Formats: sequence, C-alpha cells, structure tokens
Amino acid sequence: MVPLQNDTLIRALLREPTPHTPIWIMRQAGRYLPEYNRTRARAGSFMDLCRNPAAATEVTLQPLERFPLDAAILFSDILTIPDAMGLGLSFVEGEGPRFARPLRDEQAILNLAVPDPMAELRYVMDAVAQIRKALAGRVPLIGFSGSPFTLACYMIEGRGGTEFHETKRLLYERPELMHHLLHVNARAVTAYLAAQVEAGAQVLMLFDTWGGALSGEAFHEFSLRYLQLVLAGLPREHAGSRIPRIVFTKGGGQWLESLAHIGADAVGLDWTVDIAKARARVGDRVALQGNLDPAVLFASPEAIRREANKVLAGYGHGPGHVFNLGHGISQFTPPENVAALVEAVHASSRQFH
Ligand code: 1CP
Repeated sequence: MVPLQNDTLIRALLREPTPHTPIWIMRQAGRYLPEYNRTRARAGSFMDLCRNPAAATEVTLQPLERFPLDAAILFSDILTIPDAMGLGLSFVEGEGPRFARPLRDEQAILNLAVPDPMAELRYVMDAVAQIRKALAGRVPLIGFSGSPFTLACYMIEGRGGTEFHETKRLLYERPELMHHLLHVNARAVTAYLAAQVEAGAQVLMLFDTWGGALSGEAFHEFSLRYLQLVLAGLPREHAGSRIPRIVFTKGGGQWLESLAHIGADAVGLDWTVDIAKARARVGDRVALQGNLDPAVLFASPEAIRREANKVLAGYGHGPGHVFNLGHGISQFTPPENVAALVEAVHASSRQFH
C-alpha cells in the first residue's frame, strides 16, 4: 500500500502533533457543488450514484480537486444498511429518504437479518476500494455508518423529518423489542464497518444523528450502549496502521463525558457546544472534531475567517483537534466560501501547534 502523503487527520485523531489543524467537512461531496449535480444527473438517482463505484469515486474526489482538504469521505449514505435488510429505500426529489417497507409490527422486527457486507453491500466495498486506489495516498479515506439507534429511527418511521413518535412509542412500550432491533443493527453496523476497513477505509465515523432526540436516560440505554458495542467489535488496527474512530451524536453535548468513555478516539461536536469547555470536560481522553456553525459559510470571507479563528482559539494549543462543521454543509453554500474556510484553518492554526 502507498504511504500517506498527508496523515494530519490520523495524527490529530490520535492526539499526536501536526503542523496545522486538519480540516474536512461533513457532506463535503454533495449538492452545493455543480459538478456533483452533473454527475448525479448522469447517474440517474442518488442511489444509482451510490451503487456505481466509478461514479461514487468521482464525487468523493470532487471536493478534493477544489479544496486542499485533509481527508476524503466515502460517498454513500447511512441508509444503505436498512436498504440491504430489504426495507426498500428510495429518495423522493425534494423530500429525502423513503422506505417502502418500514418496520410496522413485531414480526417485521423479528424477521430482520444482518446483511452480508460482501453480498448485499458489495457495491459499497467496491466503492471504498476504488476510491482508496484513486486517492493514491493523498489523504486518508473515512468510512462511515449510522449508529444503531439512528438507523432504527429511519427504519421505524420510514422517512426523515418526523418527531420520532413511532420510534419512541416502541422504545417506551416494548423496550425489549427495541433492544432486539438495536442488537441486530449493532451487528450489521459492526460487520459493515469492519468490511470497509478490509476494503481500504483508514478512519471510521459513526453518525448518531438522532441520539440527541432522546432523554438522558434513554440516550444511555438505547444509543450510547450500542455505539459502545459496535466500537468493541471493530479492529483497532489494519495492516499495521491504527484505524481511528470518531463518534458524533448531534445534540449530545450534555453527554460528552459518557461519549468520551466508549472506546472512540474522537468525539464530534455540534455548534451548540463551547469547544473550550468541551476540551476541559474530556481532558486528554479523546480528540475533538468540530464545530463551526454550518451557517457561517453563508457570511463573508472575513466573517468566516473570524468565526473559524474563534473555534481554533477555543480549542487552544496542542494536538487533538480536527476542524469540521457542527453538522453537514448546506446545499446552498457558495463553494468559494468553503475555499476561504479551508485556507483560513490551514493558515491560522499553525500558531496553535
Ligand atoms: O443528491 C442528493 O439529493 C442526496 C443528498 C444526499 C447526500 C449528498 C443524501 C441523502 N446523502 C448524501 C451523502 C451522505 N450522507 C454522505 C456522503 C459523504 C459526505 O460527503 O459527507 C454521508 C456521510 C451521509 C450521512 C447521512 N445520511 C446522515 C448522517 C449525517 C447527518 O447529516 O446527520 C444522515 C442522517 C443521512 C440520511 C440522509 N441521506 C440523505 C438525506 C437528505 C438524509 C437526511 C434525511 C433526513 O432529513 O432525515
């Protein structure tokens, strides 16, 4: 395997010294880039794009052609797992994901099986291998999955944009059935992420996008516990290299201490968290990733530089910070503002290292 030319992301996640703070952007490949929209139109639908390894490779590399980002992230989606379980995923234009067969009764949950990553999800592994080859060691490749709980939300609700009433009804009324579903999901996520590592992913990230919708007690029992189970089942190394893992619970700022104790190397922060206080709370247990408000990218380059500096200064001196947004980049972001952000982070962060 070719050695990494830029290993700042891996080093920062392991809290080792770097010359500057590495930066990548959640949803860095996507609709704010005109070249992405062109490739997507050519591929057909969003899922056609995900299922075509050559097209997925092309869009994964698009943001790297424009900006000197310090990582690539696999172009795919968290909903590939429930799709592979037979729930029938489609994306309705302007409305987001839909499942044709959401989990509506006990039997549907009991019938679920863990998909074989090398069979039903083979297209994802092929994309990982092809992207890794195309990167040729430029930057590390991040593989990812949704958390068991976040996947369960989509599987039960059947779509995004809900208040999770069905999910929470099951959780409170039939906790043992919810635990069964989460166990199946945890096994599926673990196998899926381990296969991504085998295929070439060098960093892993778990997106717990909806864990923050739970009460503190329910979060620990129904989300955190399964994040920990997944992490315990993953290889820490592959081919002699550490595989750092990042967990991100959106809205999880109040549970940082818990998130820092489940075996992740880094914890992602949304923009509602004060990064200086977060660092004081987790100490040197984990690295931190984040946490610029994505809406800052609608402001002027001067404002972007100023706000980026606040995040850098908030984290302060020393290793262990990966710059990112506090959530995914908006599709309405002007691409030139991303250029201004990446440049600002690379230039201004040197004083902190
Ligand atoms: O082209 C399009 O119209 C589709 C838009 C899109 C894109 C670009 C979707 C549909 N997914 C993606 C890619 C994607 N999704 C990546 C690619 C890598 C990257 O560049 O970052 C990743 C990591 C995801 C992860 C993902 N999908 C999450 C977790 C992160 C987060 O944003 O919280 C979630 C919740 C999803 C579900 C999903 N997929 C797509 C949409 C619009 C949604 C959200 C649905 C909702 O509103 O609940």
